[in-house]
Amino acid sequence: MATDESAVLAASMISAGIPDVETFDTRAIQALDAAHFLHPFTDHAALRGKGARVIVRGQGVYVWDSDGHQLIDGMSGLWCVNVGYGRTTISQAVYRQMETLPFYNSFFNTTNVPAVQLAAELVALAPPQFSHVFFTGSGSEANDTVVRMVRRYWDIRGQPERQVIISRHNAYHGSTLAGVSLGGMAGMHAQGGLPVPGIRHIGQPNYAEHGQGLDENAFGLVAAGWLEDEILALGADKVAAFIGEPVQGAGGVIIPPPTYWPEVQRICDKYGVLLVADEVICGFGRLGAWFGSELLGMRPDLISFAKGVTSGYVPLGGVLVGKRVAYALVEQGGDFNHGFTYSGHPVACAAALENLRILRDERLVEKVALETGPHLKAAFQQLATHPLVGHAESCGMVAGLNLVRVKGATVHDCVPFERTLQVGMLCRGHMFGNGIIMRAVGDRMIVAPPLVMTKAEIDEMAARIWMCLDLTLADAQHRGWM
Ligand code: PXG
Repeated sequence: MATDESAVLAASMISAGIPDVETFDTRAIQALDAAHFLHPFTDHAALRGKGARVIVRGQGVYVWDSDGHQLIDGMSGLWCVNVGYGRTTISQAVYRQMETLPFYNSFFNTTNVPAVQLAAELVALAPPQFSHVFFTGSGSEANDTVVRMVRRYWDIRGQPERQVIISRHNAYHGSTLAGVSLGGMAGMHAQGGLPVPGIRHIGQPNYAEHGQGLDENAFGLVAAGWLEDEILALGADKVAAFIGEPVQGAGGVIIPPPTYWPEVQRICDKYGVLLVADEVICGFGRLGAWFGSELLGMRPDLISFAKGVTSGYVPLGGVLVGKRVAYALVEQGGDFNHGFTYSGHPVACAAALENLRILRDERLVEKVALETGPHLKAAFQQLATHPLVGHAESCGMVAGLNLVRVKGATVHDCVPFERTLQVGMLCRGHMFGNGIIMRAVGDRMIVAPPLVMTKAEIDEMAARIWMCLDLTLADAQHRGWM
């Protein structure tokens, strides 16, 4: 489309105000989108043929597209809309803050009231070893901050040679240079000569993939042992920190065996290595605790967070800093030459304060632990009986199931589909077509619904998933894949 044409179309859409769901011109928006909008992680040539799905409205656990279709948002936007859509009190808090002070920086000995209040509130919610917060604009920036902070910590402590940060294959820690490098996604490393030096990766505690011949708890100890092997190979005096998501999210909802994190903690303590929990997904109630690390037996020195801190209403991230790192930075280190224009953005912090109030007053974290999380688990156990499903796992309000060609008695007896068939994408298509948003990570289908999802809504979601599994099974059989 010519630029003039786009401008006229854009202007007419704007002058019409925010239209009703029915009045969107989907094709026109898709054409403008294809002409100008570079999306994250997208094959644009392929997208242009199909046209992007246009999401226009959200309420509770539902979103609507520009053709008026209602979808259950099984992914909370992107693992973040924890309190659900349409929370007027968050919009009001944001509006009030914008009217009062839309922005001021927190450099040059300056602060603002919502950022101070939020820092104090986050420290009060966090495990007792935490005393400070560094604010960023996203989870990726939070993990960049982690890299700079742990290296700075060891400088201050007189051990500047402790530079290496150990992470895990298939981890996701963001898309900035440090985030991608910490992450363990081969496809991301292949673009742009990454990872940056000083970052190493070990295996992930994925029982289904690597635990053949072991029971789960024995495998957890083996997988934690890979960390000790790597520390010894590098020399403990070279290792600054180990970083991990309590439960791996984008990697496919990989829930580690119960023995894994306590053993990792023991190893970090033994060699004086800092432990960093990336709680960008797991934080703020997702697993049924304020922080997933508390639940899984980690005692981290740093916690990176984002997403659920504002339920995604406004971008905000940060790093919670434990006392031993905070003491070095605050009492011994002088200037830490690091920061972002939007560190402690007053509007984002106001949104977070209201979001935390909702989580607390509606007891959403307790509900996930005691009511909705167990209900989701039962629903996924039921889905695991479907002939197309090999196994299913859940923790709080995240869950995943594996599509398999042949079901087996245990996770290790299932026969997967050929990877190139992309059965997960086929299944995801049926899900979207039938009013449910799920993520496909290879052949693993995952959900992370809003924490406000009721038991009845979980049942509705599970029923739609079952129906789409039936459709996928019939489709796969029709294509001769099984
Ligand atoms: N850490 C973790 C654990 C994440 O899940 C980030 C850091 C980066 O956060 P920002 O705010 O910079 O995006 C994330 C983000 C997916 C998917 O495909 C997951 C994320 C982002 C994009 C896609 O599931 N998580």
